Amino acid sequence: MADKWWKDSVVYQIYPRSFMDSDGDGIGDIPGILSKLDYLKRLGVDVIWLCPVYESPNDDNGYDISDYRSILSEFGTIADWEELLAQIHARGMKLIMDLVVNHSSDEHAWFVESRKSKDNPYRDYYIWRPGADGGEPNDWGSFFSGSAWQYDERTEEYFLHLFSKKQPDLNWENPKLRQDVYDMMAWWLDKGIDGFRMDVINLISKNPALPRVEQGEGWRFGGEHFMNGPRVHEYLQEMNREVLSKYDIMTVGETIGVTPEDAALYVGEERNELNMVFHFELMDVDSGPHGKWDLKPWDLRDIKRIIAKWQTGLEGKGWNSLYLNNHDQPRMLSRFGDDRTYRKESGKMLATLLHTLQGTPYIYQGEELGMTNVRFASIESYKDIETLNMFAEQLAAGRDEADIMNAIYAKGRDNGRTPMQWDGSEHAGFTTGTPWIAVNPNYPDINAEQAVNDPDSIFHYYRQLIALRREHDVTGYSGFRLIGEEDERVFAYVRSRGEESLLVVLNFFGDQAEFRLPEEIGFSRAERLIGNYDPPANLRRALLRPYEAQVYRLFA
Ligand code: ISL
Repeated sequence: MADKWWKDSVVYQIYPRSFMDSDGDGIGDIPGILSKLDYLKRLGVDVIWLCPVYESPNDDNGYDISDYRSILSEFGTIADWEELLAQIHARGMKLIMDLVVNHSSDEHAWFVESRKSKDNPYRDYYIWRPGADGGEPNDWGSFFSGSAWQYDERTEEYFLHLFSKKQPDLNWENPKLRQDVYDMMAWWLDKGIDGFRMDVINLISKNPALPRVEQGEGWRFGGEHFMNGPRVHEYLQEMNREVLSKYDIMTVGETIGVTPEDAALYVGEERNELNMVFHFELMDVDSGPHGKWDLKPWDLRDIKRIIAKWQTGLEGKGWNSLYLNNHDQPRMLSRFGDDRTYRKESGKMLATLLHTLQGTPYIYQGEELGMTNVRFASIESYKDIETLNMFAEQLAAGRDEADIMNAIYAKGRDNGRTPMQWDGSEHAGFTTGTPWIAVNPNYPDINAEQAVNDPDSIFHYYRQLIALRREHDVTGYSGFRLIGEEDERVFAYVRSRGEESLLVVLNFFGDQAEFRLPEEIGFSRAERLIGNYDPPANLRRALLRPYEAQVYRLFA
């Protein structure tokens, strides 16, 4: 497969609202990010992905954009942003921006026009339908609870919103809308950015018939009618031709409900669409039949199967993106590791997994410190629209409040949105004012100052992993073979490059676990590359310690 800079890169995701506040208003901002660039350089990341910083009424923290070409004043000015880009480039790093074009804000000028009249030139920038049988046009439910349709009195029609009612879906069937989006993308690329992360990009093409999901009561997830829709590849190839292909950039699409087969159509190197996608299969591993709030314990064998499926499914076809958390997900350490007794060990073990697979690793802010989930005593402390809507809906439906709170503790998006913990001072050094969302009370123990000063910290382990990818060309290995597929405690695999292979052994639990290297994996010499304990005496037969991770290079 082709050699590209983004394959050798490690990406760091910044959620600006929660990263660093420079002016004491309690909200992170661009000058705050500027003040921390040396920290990121020290960590060793190559690319920064900046979540939305555009003008927005903040119904969904910036994922509802009212002006794609301006910066939200809470975050700074366009001059601040230009300085950020220059300073990132001056340090040899790159910047990718979030592109949110499945929907805009209802306060965007296009929608303000669109809702005025049925013959307004912007009417067809959005998806309007008359009601059916005195109600909504169909039974689709929104990701953020309730119907995906909102009635608008002015023209007596409904508009579609897969997310909040302040996030109307854009109508990609309209070539004028598409051209406006491409012009806007080129406007940012001409400023010198290095690519885009594309929000829910596989939802942009809806089945134009907008069929009902099924007869009956209630709102349904109509995914089959808008995920990987009929024209999505046509649109992305057009976008690639008109815009992306003209720049040396990277693109990663957030794609809900894709299999490796679907993904190959988005990232296949001959297809001229995107470079990578974020899939959700791993993020659904602990969801029951009723979705993410229906908690189910994960099983390591499922995690192994999903990772193996993606590693082999895209082999020779396309590049993976590797992540275990982001601004929409709980903290990986609380979810897949141990956020108390073995915080350091399990944080390093999970990092080892992410940095030794085929693909580009994405680090979410605070992951490198081992930040954890939060448990606020009451719903009043939560800010996220998805969480608040779900809470109200499920309470009204009669679910026990304590049970709902437990679901929020496990899965709520605010787990990943509490402020970055910089030091042990008040509000973790994030702000001198009152933070927009409370800081996790564990900041006196878990913070960047502590981690940077502790040579054995998760932070320094990430630095070593990033350096290792470069020195040992970890991206140059291919293939993926599980060892002990049915082992419920240990995740082990080999990848190869010519006569040598990379062996990764991970104990996923806090108890000792036996590991045996199968006889057929022969080696004349083993070089230990990295690990979170001293290497075991005998690699053929080892008793792994709690959350032990070891990586070897084996020579045939
Ligand atoms: O994980 C999810 C499914 O319940 C949602 O939290 C999330 O909305 C979904 O992953 C899509 O995410 C993206 O689009 C949303 C925005 O709220 C998320 O922050 C964004 O990452 C709408 O723009």
